[in-house]
Amino acid sequence: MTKKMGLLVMAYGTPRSEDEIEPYYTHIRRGRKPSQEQLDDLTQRYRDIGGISPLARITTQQAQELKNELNRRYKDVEFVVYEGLKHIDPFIEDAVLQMKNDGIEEAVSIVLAPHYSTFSVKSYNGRAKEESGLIKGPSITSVEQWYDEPKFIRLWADGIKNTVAKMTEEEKNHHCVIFSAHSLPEKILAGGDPYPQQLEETARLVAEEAGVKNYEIGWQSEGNTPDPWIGPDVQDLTRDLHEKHEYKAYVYCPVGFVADHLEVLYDNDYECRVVTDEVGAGYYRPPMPNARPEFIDALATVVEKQLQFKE
Ligand code: FEC
Repeated sequence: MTKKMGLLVMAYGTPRSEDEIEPYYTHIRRGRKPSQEQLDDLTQRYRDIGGISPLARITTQQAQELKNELNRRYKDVEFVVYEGLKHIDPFIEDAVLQMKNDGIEEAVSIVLAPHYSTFSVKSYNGRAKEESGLIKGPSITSVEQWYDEPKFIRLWADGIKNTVAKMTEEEKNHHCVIFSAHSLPEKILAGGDPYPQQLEETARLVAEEAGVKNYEIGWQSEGNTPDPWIGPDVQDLTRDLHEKHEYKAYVYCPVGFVADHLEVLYDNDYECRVVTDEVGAGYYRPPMPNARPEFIDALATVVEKQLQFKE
């Protein structure tokens, strides 16, 4: 008999229409409403990438494809997928409740973000387990991080190699790869958060596999708060690198994200390109993982390893 297992796929979430921007932004700000100016600014950024973000569609596609792939791999388990979002419905808690209502007793969870941080992965998994404890829901085993999964590393390394192949000879000989993740407030470092080391390790592994000569680590998309955020910011970094080395091209690899969304389509493809245009260098960004089969294969392998480890 096949056993049913919940597959809880957690992701950031995005507004599905302009009307949802304000409640979404308020949730990100832990209940504090944004000012009209902040709201207008965010609305404009969504308009600049085409109105709304493709993230909702991509997250659903990733979750469905992952379920299909796991069901292909396991003969004695039937995975049933639940999407749980951090900042918009269906929230993580809604997904856990739905699992319980559907009679799911055991589940595995994965966050669609590779690097562990107290601000991100810990809070997603913590919310899922807290809700499950409260409602006596399914027992959940959680993937905590997958920043060094070899199939994930290969995907970015192949992306860089294909990108470099498209460069002019001059750019091929003198370019720099910038690996980045979402910045977080510097205060996380005091608690020994592994987030920066994990990003460094992803960068090192990808650079090694792709044969990258020059690479740097940068941080992006920092929030609009008075706290100091982890740096260097990718735009400042690009200007500094230009001053020191006059690279002919920059390859941006936002490896802390897994989909085309605002933070990539705006913060990399628009904001970083403003800087590369300013310094007269080429702008390149390999494609995001999205729901490509190589990425789904990587995620399924990560879940499989988690389930083996549990046995
Ligand atoms: O809609 C979209 O296409 C983009 C969705 C989106 C993703 C994303 C990923 C991460 N964030 C992380 C941390 C923070 C912290 C703050 C913060 C603020 C925002 C705002 C928007 C936003 N984030 Fe986000 N983030 C996405 C969207 N994020 C919109 C608010 C406006 C702005 O500042 O741009 C600051 C909160 C505060 O004000 O106190 C902190 C982290 C990730 C990557 C890991 C993950 O996906 O969970 C970390 C996607």
